[in-house]
Amino acid sequence: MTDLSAVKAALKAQEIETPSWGYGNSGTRFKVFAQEGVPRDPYEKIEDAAQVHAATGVAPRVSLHIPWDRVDDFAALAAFARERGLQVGAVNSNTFQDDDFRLGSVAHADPKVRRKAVEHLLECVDIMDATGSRDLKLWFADGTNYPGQDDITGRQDRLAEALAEVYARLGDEQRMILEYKLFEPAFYHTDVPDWGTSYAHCLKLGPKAKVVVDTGHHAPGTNIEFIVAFLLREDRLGAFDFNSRFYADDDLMVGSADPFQLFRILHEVAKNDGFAPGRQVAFMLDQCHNIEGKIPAVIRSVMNVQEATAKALLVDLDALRSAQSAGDVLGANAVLMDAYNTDVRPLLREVRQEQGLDPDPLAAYRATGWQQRIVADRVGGTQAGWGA
Ligand SMILES: [Mn+2]
Repeated sequence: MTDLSAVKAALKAQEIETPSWGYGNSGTRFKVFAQEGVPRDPYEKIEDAAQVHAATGVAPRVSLHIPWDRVDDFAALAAFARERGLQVGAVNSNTFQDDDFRLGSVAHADPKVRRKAVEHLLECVDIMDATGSRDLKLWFADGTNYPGQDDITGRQDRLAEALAEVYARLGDEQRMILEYKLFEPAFYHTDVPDWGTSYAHCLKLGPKAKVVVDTGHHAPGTNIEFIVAFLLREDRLGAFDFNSRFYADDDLMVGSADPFQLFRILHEVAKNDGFAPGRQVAFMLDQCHNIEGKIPAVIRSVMNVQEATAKALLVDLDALRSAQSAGDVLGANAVLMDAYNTDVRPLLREVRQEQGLDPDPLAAYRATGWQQRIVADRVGGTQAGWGA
């Protein structure tokens, strides 16, 4: 039998990091839709993130994205976050929105462009120093569109060289977490297309380099939970970027397209002790709420992660292991499915009440009147969104 008090304790201790860009305007490559009350600067994004934490109790960190969240005084921004019960999470670099990066950034053939990219990454580490952030999160849009366009091996060499320089700049408590993506914006090859490439670079760099698994960055049908289990076994799982997809990198709310997959992933996390704080796995959202309201969408995503986590924690591991060692195929599968098919919403309501929270985070948020307030107050200025 599963120890319910341990499950509750784990749910209360869970921490889900929300992205600053999840509060700004977003869309697809066809249209970025504007919404009323959207933040106009990083401070207002942090205020919105604080609302999510207040409603859910499990979202105490917000990731920044540079240059979208550039401010004059990052220490002041971190203090502003702390006053609202938040810490600055990962600092996300951006080497994909400058004309110089048309043919890549750290893997570009031109050393001047590579220098510019590396300087940006080093600046991100300075921002980590100023804000107390632990993680430098790297995703590179680098790649090629056509066979023969550039030398694949040469690009790996340049990438490795850039990563090594930035790695050497990290402080003792800081980490580099390297995200991979199968395709897009490059359509022939990308320079970090899969977990194996990221893992190989991380291994060479050292123990402070770990892999980021963005759930939307795989070929259809990829067994993501296998990747998670493997990386946890090797102690190289740095973080998740949670989101959902039906087709490619759809960036929908996590748990919306395939809640069973999210459960299977979190089952591997639970089974391999990935929720233990010492494992330092960051559970981050990376999604783009392109038609729905920002703050309620982030709250919903946090709740979806909580529900899948609760189900994963309810898996009776003793029963599972005995069925597995007895070769009881149906029995083992039934143990997993029993947990998945449990309605954990009453348990989560109870957990929230024990934490002094409203059992319904979305109702709690609506009751604050925050939405009406920001729609009324945030008039004028430029709404934050991609590139803003
Ligand atoms: Mn991502």
